[in-house]
Amino acid sequence: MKKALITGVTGQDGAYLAEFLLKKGYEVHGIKRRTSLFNTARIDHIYEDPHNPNPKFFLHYGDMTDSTSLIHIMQKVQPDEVYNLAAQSHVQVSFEEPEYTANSDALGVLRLLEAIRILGLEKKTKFYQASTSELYGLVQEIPQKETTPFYPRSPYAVAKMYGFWIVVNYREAYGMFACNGTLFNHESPLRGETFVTRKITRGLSRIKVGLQENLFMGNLDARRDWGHARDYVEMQWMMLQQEKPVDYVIATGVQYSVREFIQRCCELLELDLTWSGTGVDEKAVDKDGKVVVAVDPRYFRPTEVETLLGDPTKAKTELGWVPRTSFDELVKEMVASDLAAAERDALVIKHGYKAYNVRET
Ligand code: NDP
Ligand code: GDR
Repeated sequence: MKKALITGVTGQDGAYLAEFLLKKGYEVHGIKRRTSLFNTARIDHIYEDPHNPNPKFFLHYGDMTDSTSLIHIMQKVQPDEVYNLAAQSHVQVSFEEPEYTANSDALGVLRLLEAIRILGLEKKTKFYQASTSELYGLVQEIPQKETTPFYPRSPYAVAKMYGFWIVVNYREAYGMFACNGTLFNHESPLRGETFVTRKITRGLSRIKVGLQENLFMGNLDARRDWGHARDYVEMQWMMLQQEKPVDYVIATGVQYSVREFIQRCCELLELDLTWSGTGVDEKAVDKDGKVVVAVDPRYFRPTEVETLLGDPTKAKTELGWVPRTSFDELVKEMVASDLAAAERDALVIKHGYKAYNVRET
C-alpha cells in the first residue's frame, strides 16, 4: 500500500486530494496546524478515529515554518509521495504579511525537500509542489505555457517563484523526483470564502435570501482561467505516477472576467440587475434602484495580475489529462452549494436561532 503525505490537507485541494488518494487505496497522512478553533471542516467526512482497527487516514500537527515538525513527520511516515499544498495562499493578504508568506511558501518548500534529504529518502519519496499561474503575473505571452517567462507581481508570487526553482534545483542537483504543477485558478464549493469566486457565489446567494444587502468587489476587469479543484488534484497525482519528474501547466484554456462570473451567478439566482458606471463608480442595481454590487477600492491590489489564460496542451498530449468540468458546471455547483447554505441559515434565523455559533458581544 502506497503512503502519501499531504501538507495543507485542511485546504480546498488537500481535501479533494485526500479523498481521491483514499479511493485509490493509499494510506494518507495529512499535516494540519494548531488553531484555536477546529480547522478540519473540509475533511471531517473522511476523518478516522485513531482507535479504529485499521485506519487509512492520519493527521499530524506540523507547520511549514517549523523544520523540526516536518522532519519528525517525514521520518514517522516515510512517504512514497509528498504533495506540498500548504501555503499562505491569498495574494492580497501576502501584501500585508509578506515575511510570513515567504517563510511558509518559499522556505517551507526548502524545509520539506531538506527533510527528505536529511532522512535519506531522495530515491524513495516523490515530491509534488503546488506551483501557480501567479508566476506569470505581468503577462509576457498569451496564453501562458511551460516556456512562458515569469514576472511575479506579489509577495505570494515571488515566494512561490522560489518554491518553483528550488524544486527544479533539487531535482537537478540531487536527482530527486520533484516536480511543479503550475496550476491556474481552480475553485469549488470548498474554496475559501475570501477568494473572488466563492465571495461572489456566497455573497449573491445570501443577498438572494435576504441575509445580506450588497457585495463590494475589487477589480471587475480581472480575467482568470477558472477550473474545478476536483479535476486538478487528479493531475497532481498523475504527475507523480510518471517515470520522470516533469513540470506541467494545468488550466482549462478558457477565461472570463470577474464581472462575467458575477453576471453568470446572477442569471442562475434570477437576480435581475442593471449595470452602470465604470472603474470605482461601476455598480449593479436591482429593479428598485438599490445597489447590490459595487466597487470598493480596498479590494484593489498594489500590483494586479490583470489576465491569466493557460495552455494545457502539454498535459493533454503527454498525460492525457483534460479538465472534465466546464465553467458553467463549476458556477452552477458553487451557486447551488452556497444557496443551500444561505437558505439553511435563513431558516435557522426565521425560527429564532443564531445561524452561527458566535456569541454576541
Ligand atoms: P487553501 O488556502 O485552501 O489551503 C492552504 C492550506 O495550507 C490549508 O490547509 C492551510 O491550513 C495550510 N497552511 C497554510 N499555512 C500553513 C503553514 N504555515 N503550515 C502548515 N499549513 C499551512 O489553498 P488551496 O487548497 O486553494 O491551494 C493549495 C495550494 O495550491 C496552495 O499552495 C496554493 O498556493 C496553490 N495554488 C492554488 C491555486 C488555486 O486556484 N486554488 C492555484 C495555484 C496554486 P489552514 O486550513 O489551517 O488554514
Ligand atoms: P488570485 O485569486 O489572486 O488569482 O489567486 P482571487 O480569487 O483572490 O482573485 C482573482 C482576481 O479577482 C480580483 N478581484 C477580487 N479578488 C478577491 N479575492 N476579492 C475581491 O473582492 C475581488 N474583486 C476582484 C482580484 O484582484 C484578482 O485579479 C488565486 C489563489 O488561489 C492563489 O493561491 C493561486 O496561486 C492563484 O489563484 C492561481
